[in-house]
Amino acid sequence: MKVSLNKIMTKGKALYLAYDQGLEHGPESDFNDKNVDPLYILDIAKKGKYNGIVFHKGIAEKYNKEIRKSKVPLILKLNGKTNLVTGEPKSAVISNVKEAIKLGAKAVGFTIYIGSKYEEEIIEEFEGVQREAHAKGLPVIAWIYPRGKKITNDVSRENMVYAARTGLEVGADIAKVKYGGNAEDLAWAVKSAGRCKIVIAGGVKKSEKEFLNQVRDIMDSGASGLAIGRNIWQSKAPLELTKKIRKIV
Ligand code: FBP
Repeated sequence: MKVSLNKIMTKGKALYLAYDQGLEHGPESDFNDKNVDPLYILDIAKKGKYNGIVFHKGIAEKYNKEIRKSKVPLILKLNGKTNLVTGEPKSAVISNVKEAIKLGAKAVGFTIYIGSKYEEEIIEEFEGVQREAHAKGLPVIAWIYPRGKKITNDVSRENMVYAARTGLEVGADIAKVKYGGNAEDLAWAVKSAGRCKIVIAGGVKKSEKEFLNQVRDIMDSGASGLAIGRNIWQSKAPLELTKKIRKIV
């Protein structure tokens, strides 16, 4: 079944604000006094006219009234993990499609670690999520990150392209992959993903100039947009930066 991406894209392009780092990285490494507050992030998403905001279940529940009022499309991330565990990665499932719909989500997100010892289980879990989401007309965004003992460079050409193609093969509508910095490699990844759209993660905070140059390369490579967090909400001027990024996208 083909689901509509109209609620989370504008003319085939998208800018998403990611805020799952509280669980994925922990507050100490990523947050300050301001951006520790989900309402500060929601305000950026609203004023910056983001195509979606990514929250885990707890924030989506506890701030639901404000999320709905903001009209920013909620992308509920259904699994997650802390960075306290070392070794082969696997995210715990913390919510499901039914809950996502109840919370007003316009799409669901799910992390797949290809190359992990647990890859088989992860892809099988994804299968259930994808099937149920599509039955309900909900788009699925897969965070696809090559990880595990065998992966020495998660953003090598080979791994980035493999992540992108995995998105198409497993039935994601959008695959979020990391960009290694080579535009030609990314163009090949976008091509490999076929009708599965590619959005790029932001990574650690960079200078504005460096980040905007990267955004230009990303969009020139044919990607559909970005799903970024730290580079925006760690910025001193998130809305001005958003405007510049939006113009490129
Ligand atoms: P950033 O733009 O802050 O890098 O966020 C993108 C993202 O995919 C988040 O959604 C996620 O929490 C994080 O990166 C995971 O990154 P990693 O697994 O490398 O720590």
